[in-house]
Amino acid sequence: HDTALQSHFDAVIDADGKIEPRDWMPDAYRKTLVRQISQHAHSEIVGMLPEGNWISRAPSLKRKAILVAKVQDEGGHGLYLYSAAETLGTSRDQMFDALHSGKAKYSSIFNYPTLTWADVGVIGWLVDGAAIMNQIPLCRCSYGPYARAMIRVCKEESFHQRQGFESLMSMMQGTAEQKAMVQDAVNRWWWKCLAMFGPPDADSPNSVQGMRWGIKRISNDDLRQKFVDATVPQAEVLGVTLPDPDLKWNEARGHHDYGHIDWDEFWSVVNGDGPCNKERLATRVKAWDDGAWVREAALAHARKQQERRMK
Ligand code: FAQ
Repeated sequence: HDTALQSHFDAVIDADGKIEPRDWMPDAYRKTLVRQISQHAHSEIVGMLPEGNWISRAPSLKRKAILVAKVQDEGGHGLYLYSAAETLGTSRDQMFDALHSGKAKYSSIFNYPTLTWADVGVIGWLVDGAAIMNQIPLCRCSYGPYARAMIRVCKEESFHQRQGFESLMSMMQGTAEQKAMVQDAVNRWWWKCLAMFGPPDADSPNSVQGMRWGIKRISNDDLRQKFVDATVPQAEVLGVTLPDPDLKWNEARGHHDYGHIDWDEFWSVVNGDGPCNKERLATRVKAWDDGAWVREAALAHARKQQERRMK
């Protein structure tokens, strides 16, 4: 029986079809998806913190309204992604527990501090830019609920990327201090954004199976290269320098060459030792604890409603 189910699953994958929650799937496929989707959800939720930090200090009403909308979008992305993971049989409580106990991963990028207002623009331009590059192929992921969630997420990320670029563009037309602030933020974020795509293909244990299952469509290194190639001309338009002396066009490859990424730093951040890991986790745990009364009240209300209906 299981072999028939397995061959049906393989046939759907080979035909580039979609697997839906009601369909049989191998345990390892389910586990990989729960791992990736829940990590992705946690990244959106923790990703609200670095920029959220600047809502009360935005330089104008317009910038504040944009930033509030963006941070709320990230919260929404987290919620659809938790729902997508729930269709695989993992409860939201289990996922929150994994995040709050430090067992679950979330993107390394959110463990760095946002030191100036220019960081908010650079996060939009580069962090959301990298996120879109990674998420566009996920719209074609073999698992239906994840692929469908990604369509709306990508549209919203595209607004996030543009608002970041536009904010930096206006700072680059400002004073010498504003221009220096943008350049400093680009210098601090550039290499961290390249690491967001994950380890080099040769050191990426989940890639081969992820590609075989149609979860991953483009490899970590290929996405990183696409991101570099897309960003270089944008940096020229902005008038900033990307902090890599080895960054140059390679005519033979038809791509930009770039320098060495510090993978030791990446792994130390992934393993909990980045500049803000403890602070980010503590903030999430506090928000969860402080919200306990809301959850309890909602449950009590639901119970009362149910009792009334039973009478
Ligand atoms: N940070 O074998 P691989 C956003 C882990 S965008 C931390 O290559 P895989 C939007 C990886 O989990 C950011 N850990 O793994 C936003 C694995 O460990 P595990 C979120 C990382 O899964 C913008 C190990 O290293 N986007 O939030 C990272 O095939 C602005 C080996 O790696 C997504 O999550 C990293 N950067 O490929 C919000 C997209 N990279 O799980 C607010 C969905 C790798 O075995 C503001 N995820 N690791 O213990 C993916 O596409 C994939 O999971 C990859 C990793 C590409 C991230």
